[in-house]
Amino acid sequence: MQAVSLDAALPDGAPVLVGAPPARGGGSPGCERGPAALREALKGFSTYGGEPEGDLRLLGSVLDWGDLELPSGAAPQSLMAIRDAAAKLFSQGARPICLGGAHTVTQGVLAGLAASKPMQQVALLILDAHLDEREEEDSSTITRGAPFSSTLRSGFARGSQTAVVGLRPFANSRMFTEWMRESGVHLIMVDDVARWGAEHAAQVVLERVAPDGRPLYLSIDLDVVDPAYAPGTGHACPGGLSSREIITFLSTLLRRAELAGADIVELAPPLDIGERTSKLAARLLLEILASFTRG
Ligand SMILES: [Mn+2]
Repeated sequence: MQAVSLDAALPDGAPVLVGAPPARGGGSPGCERGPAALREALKGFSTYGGEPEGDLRLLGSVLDWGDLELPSGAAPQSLMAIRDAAAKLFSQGARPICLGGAHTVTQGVLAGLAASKPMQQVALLILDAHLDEREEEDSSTITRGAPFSSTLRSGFARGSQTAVVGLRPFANSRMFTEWMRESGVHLIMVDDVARWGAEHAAQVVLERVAPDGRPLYLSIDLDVVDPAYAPGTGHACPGGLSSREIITFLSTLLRRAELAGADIVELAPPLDIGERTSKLAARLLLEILASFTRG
């Protein structure tokens, strides 16, 4: 990976890694160590995906902006810092791949996209066991997660261009689920993915959120994966996708969709077992990076 500075000129459309570890006390316990663990796990992989166009060396080098220094305590200040960094990357034509950190980073990155490219139309695809808002929202505070509701409320992304995939039963409130459904958000339960198969599920989701081929913003909360495969996450929830299913889902999706940006969040290394979650997160990141080699 090649480190890039804040003011470097970036190749147009290049994916750029940016870590967003929350300051102590922000986000789920341990997730401040997520970006470092993911980068470390990346070193264990080769750059070659098994097909001529899936060779990461075609990217030249993977650009890494390093970690943002997020302020401690107040979540709104952290979000603003993420928004400003993302806006800077987007306005330089780069595509941020944000490593979390808490799931709130999605909200910051999307705010940065909206600020730098207000006319850009994107579809939102979130892989998550949760709708990330189990309690009634208090509008004066920013709760854990909640990137979609605030984004939907901002009017930047329409419900019909948004999907949440991998949702678990008994993990979300009825009120919020119904609100999301009424907003037109496509809610895909983990059982749907199991029934349809991961490949077909990816095709269905893409047809629903981006029938016009608009770029996709992809957010992966690692708790979408079953704790057997990904125990190192703050809100692990049984009955999730297998490693195989999420890789198949992603590779199918990314062969058909253009990415505007992405994030991989909620990696909590202290809860991990044998680095299996870090390694899976790195593997998913490689799948994302490989999609940029296919042009
Ligand atoms: Mn979650």
